[in-house]
Amino acid sequence: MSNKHKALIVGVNLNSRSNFEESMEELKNLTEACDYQVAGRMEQNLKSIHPAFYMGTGKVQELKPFLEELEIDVVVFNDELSSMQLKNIEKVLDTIVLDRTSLILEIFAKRAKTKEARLQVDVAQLQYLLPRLAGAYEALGRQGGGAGLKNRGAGEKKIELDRRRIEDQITDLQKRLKEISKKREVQRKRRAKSGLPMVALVGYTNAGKSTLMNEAVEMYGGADSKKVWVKDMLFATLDTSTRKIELPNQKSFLLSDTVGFVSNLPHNLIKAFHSTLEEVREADLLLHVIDISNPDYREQMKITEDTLQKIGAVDIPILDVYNKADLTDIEIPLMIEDKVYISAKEQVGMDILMEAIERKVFKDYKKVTFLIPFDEGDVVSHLNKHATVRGQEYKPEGTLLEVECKVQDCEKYRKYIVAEETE
Ligand SMILES: Nc1nc2c(ncn2[C@@H]2O[C@H](COP(=O)(O)OP(=O)(O)OP(=O)(O)O)[C@@H](O)[C@H]2O)c(=O)[nH]1
Ligand SMILES: [Mg+2]
Repeated sequence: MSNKHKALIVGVNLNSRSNFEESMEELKNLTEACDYQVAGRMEQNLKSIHPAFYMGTGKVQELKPFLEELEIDVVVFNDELSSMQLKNIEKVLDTIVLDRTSLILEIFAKRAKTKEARLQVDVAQLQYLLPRLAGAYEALGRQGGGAGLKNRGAGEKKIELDRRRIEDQITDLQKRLKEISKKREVQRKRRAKSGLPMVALVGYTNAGKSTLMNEAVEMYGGADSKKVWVKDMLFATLDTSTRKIELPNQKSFLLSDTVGFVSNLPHNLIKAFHSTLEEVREADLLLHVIDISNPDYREQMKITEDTLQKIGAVDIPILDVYNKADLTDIEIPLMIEDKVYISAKEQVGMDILMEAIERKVFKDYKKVTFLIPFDEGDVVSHLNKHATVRGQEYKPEGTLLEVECKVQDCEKYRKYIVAEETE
């Protein structure tokens, strides 16, 4: 017997939208991720959302007997509810009402481990609460059974006070976040300076991004092999970690793992996670990790693509990585055009993935030969670090270096070039 709280999930199918089924399935997963047992599901086809009750008033009334019969503790709605809708529905149902946004916020709050993630979730939660304060108090008043109308004036004053307190709190949290993001900025600048290409993992939550990161680190990580956390749960990762990956031919790049996406990620949450997602926006290449074993994977791909737009990660080359292929009939490893089919968990196809990354990321690399005077030791060590050295010889005039290096470096040290590949 499970002693989890029971939830009823409710959705409005607006103009029979094509992805309604998937969104309800996702809501079910989110509800379970929040540790509720989904005991029932209710839906209504509508042409427009009811401004006061989200769904038809009659339909909300119809929910009531269900709640008793199924011993429901919480009702979860598939969209974000307005303050008024929330208030009205709570009044009718007399139970805890969550909407999609507060549900996602609650999961994030449960998962947040780092200080930055916690602050970000706090900000998003307070911002969600702010316009809904009045409703929250009325609900409390009802449960308390009766301070009621006669205290209304006092109540409103209290709401106003609390509103200001919450606003101050948000400002304060944002200030602290800014401090942290400054530090992050410094680290990022240092990385950018290193000249190593930056590759970021993106994708729907639970697609296997962190698993892929760990396998890549294990196989190609060199010294920096600290693992990230993997778990079969939605939003296991809420922060960003970056590791250096060294390919067998000595080329290196930085790989970042970050928070996964889900449909309709709350706007406030996206804003709050702005700095965490900086690595994605600044990447040279995105690896879009897709759980090909999930029947809804196409919908999930679209969600990731939409979210990338929303966070401003545009015009970055993308490599589609179809993961968990071990759970399908697809024979792996397989590579078709820009698509790679792998199993991160079983370590199948990691090599072709690395080759694909290499082709994409190092395509603006050039084969050149430098002759570098002995008093320019810094240049030699820079190239040793950031270029693939094919040959090194000492001549009377200096060091002869045959390398594949970034076009950028090529220009920077052009005066030392003695031979250059032409296209
Ligand atoms: N069968 C199979 N399972 C996998 C594979 N890759 C990852 N998994 C499993 O999928 C689950 C989720 O993996 P994670 O790596 O945590 O997924 P994620 O994309 O980082 O998820 P979030 O951080 O929540 O966004 C774990 O139970 C993994 O063991 C794979 O190639 N095959
Ligand atoms: Mg993860």
